[in-house]
Parts: sequence; structure tokens; C-alpha cells
Amino acid sequence: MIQELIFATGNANKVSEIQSILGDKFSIKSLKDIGFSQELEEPFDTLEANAKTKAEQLKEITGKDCFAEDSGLFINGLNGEPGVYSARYSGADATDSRNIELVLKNLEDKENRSAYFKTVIHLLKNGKHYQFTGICEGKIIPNPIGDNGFGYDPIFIANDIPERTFAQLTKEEKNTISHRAKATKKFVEWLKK
Ligand code: ITT
Repeated sequence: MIQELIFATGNANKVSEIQSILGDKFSIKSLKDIGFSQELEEPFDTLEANAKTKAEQLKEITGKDCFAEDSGLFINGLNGEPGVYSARYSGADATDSRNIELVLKNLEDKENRSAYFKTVIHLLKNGKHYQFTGICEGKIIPNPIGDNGFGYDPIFIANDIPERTFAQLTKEEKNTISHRAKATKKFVEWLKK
């Protein structure tokens, strides 16, 4: 039987990446699929706390078990920025390209360009809370390259595939090494138990 999971996200790219790892035994319903158009609040300064609150807010509204994820890019030469604020780094009208521009500008005079992506998945099931974490280490390049993926993918090169940016990888390739893939694989292992 196909297990249905509600994913507290408005980000279609996250849904697509996670669905392809979960496979056809699981069916993910996004906020859009369940007709929910409000944005969930993310008021905290850690991925863990924001993932938890997004899952709790949706549980409160739907009464159903669900999961959420919060992720971000942590750049060592910028003291961990944009981090938990990755989605809105360049302000209220942030876009992926404005965020990238700001990161590159802030890194101009920095020698250390190492960075990592981190994902925290928070599952609320039968009143219990579970978290699964994934990290992908790499570096930020000076100019964006590639059209695939989303967010900061065009400026991030993972240590595991050092020849290409995340935006030059296929979804399948990104899903072998990414932060989200690592967290999702732990999540799937848990679900299969
Ligand atoms: P939610 O509805 O799930 O909150 P969101 O896009 O607002 O969707 P987050 O708050 O978790 O998601 O912000 C994560 C930001 O971090 C995202 O908008 C990207 O800018 C960046 N990011 C996360 N994972 C990424 C990835 O795999 N590749 C590139 N950028 C990523």
C-alpha cells in the first residue's frame, strides 16, 4: 500500500527531490496539493527549531501527521551566513539570483570559500517528534554556472563531485550526494522500519 505523507513546504524543488528518493511506495502531498496557500512561519534561528515549528503549524491546521524540512547554506568565510536565513538573504523581495549576487559580493575579499549545505527534516507522527539531518560539504565559486536545481546550486561545488556545480548535476546525481538526500535517506530508513 502507498503511504501518503504531507510535506509542510511551499518549495516545489524540495518536493521533487524528496519524492524521487522516497520512490513509489510513498506519495508526498505538498501544501499546494492540499489546497493550503499561507506561508508557514520560520521565526527561529536554527534549522532544527524552524523545521519543528513548520511541522507543528501544519499539524495544528490539518490534524494530520506531517513532516517539514528546513535547510540552508553555511559559508565559513561569512561566519555561517546566509545559514538559516538562506531563502531571504537579500531581503524581503529576495530571488535566487539576488541571493547569489549578495553572497558573491560578500565573499569578494575572502580567502576561505568553503561552505556546506545542511538539511533538517522534522517528522511529527502519532504525537512523537523525530529529526533527520544531512550535511554536504563543498565550496563557493566566483561565478554562477549551470541551470539545474534551485537556490544557490549554480555557485556551489560539492567535495564529492568536484568537477561541476550542483546546478550542472542531474537530479539523480545531486540525489546521490546532497544534504537533502542524506537526511531523506535516514528518513526513509526510519519509515521502512
Ligand atoms: P519551505 O516552504 O520548505 O520553507 P523555502 O524555500 O522557504 O521552502 P527554507 O526556508 O528551508 O525553504 O530555505 C532554504 C533556502 O536555502 C532555499 O530557498 C535556498 O535558497 C537554499 N537551499 C536549500 N537547499 C538548497 C539546495 O539543495 N540547493 C540550493 N539552495 C538550497
